[in-house]
Amino acid sequence: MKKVLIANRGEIAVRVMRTCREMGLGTVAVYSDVDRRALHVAHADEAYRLGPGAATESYLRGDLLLDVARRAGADAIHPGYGFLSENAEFADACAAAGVTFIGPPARAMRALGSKTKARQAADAAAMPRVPGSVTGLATVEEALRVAGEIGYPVMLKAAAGGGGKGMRAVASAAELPAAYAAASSEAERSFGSGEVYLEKLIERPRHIEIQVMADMHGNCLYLGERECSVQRRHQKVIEEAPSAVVGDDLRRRMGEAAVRLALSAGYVNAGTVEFLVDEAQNFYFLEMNTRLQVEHPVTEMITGLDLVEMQLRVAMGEPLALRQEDVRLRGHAVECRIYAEDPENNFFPSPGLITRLVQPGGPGVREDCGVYEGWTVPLEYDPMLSKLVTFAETREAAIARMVRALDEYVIGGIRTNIGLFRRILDDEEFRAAWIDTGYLERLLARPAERGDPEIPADVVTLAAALFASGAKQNGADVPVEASESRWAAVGRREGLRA
Ligand code: MV4
Repeated sequence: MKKVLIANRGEIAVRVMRTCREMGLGTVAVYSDVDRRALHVAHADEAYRLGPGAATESYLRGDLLLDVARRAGADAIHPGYGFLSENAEFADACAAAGVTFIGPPARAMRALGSKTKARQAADAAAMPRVPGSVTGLATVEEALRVAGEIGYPVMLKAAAGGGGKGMRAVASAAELPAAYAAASSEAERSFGSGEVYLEKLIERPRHIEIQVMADMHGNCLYLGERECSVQRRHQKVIEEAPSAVVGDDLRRRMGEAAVRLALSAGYVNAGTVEFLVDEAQNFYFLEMNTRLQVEHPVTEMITGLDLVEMQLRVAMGEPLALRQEDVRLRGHAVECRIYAEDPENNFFPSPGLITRLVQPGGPGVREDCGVYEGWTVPLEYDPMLSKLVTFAETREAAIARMVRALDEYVIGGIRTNIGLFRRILDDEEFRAAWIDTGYLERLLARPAERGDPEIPADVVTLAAALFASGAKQNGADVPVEASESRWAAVGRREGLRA
């Protein structure tokens, strides 16, 4: 393998290119018209235009990607995450074109990518699964029978769904017929298949996932777990490794189950097995992600491994350099996904020109960033700007370090969710690790306390002074320096000192 085409954009493309360069591999970037000046293009040895801004005309066009691979003489393609990273047809097309796909074989993707097939594979691998139906429920009578067997409450799920879409909790038999009809029609509309199945509802679950890495010689490792319960609308917001509630025994049992599943499906390369963990520390297989995930850095920080390097070496046919007993977990890592979205406006994307960018650094801080000062965040793609990761010997220290790093972070010209992290990291439930998948929803439902760290005290004072002075309420006409808030800007105009 001499040259890798990175079929992605943003922070993950930059991140993959960094490891490629360290390994002496050539890097080929691809870009859409809106990404012509993107950071990942600057990082590559060579760059090729795919097409217009829309992902369906560029990053999702497997034919254009393979055409670039041919023209550039790339012998491998790294898909990153999202886009075509879990597209079995694209993996097949790469193989047919003689280009190495840095990921699992299409057959393994197909076996584990569909939820019902994955659940059947889980049964074959003796993976603990949530009690319920393995295949779709053909009629509401069958749904009532299965629900009666496992007991209420139950969770109705779309077989072709994912990410929580088309899920419905049902508390009693009386509600099931209506819920079944609604779930099935929503699934039909959203995923083209109305097939639904049902499971025992797990109350207040944690979302804990195991990183696996398998080579082409039948070796498969688990590399610890990641705690991903801090989510909003099934979008992960903060991830950490290790999980505060997973001890050595649970980690080993979940890891060995994940490895059994991967090996049973002929899996190769990086993968993640997702589990629900209940308050009694029972774990239940949810689904498998057949790609490198956004949150892989927290695993890299506590294992000291470079997962992209391992992916590339596995794809070159090398056997894994480690045995399971060589895997050592040390310290604690936390990741915050920095998004261009406006928490004051329902977290809607907030694209636009980044007029100021001051990035955190220092001991134990890693920032995988996909943007730069002067870059215009496009609205065509996911608005994630970067991932801020901190590492320290303990969870408390890693959290303190994250608070310090977020304090250093200045992104001007667009709205970001940085303030949201301050709220979470200061919250006593989060600091006590009392988190389950409903945690963030509960936090956001609470009014921001008076001393809310999101509004620094000096700004509150200034606001009160402005109000008292009868100054214009919103100061909308005042130009705001990137490094200050609107209140400070209005205060500056009024000649007030904070
Ligand atoms: C569940 C569940 C409770 N009981 N299944 C949400 C997305 C999909 N990955 C599975 N999900 C859930 N499945 C049973 N039987 C609760 C959730 C769930 C959830 C899971 C992981 C992360 C965030 C979540 C948020 C709400 C619900």
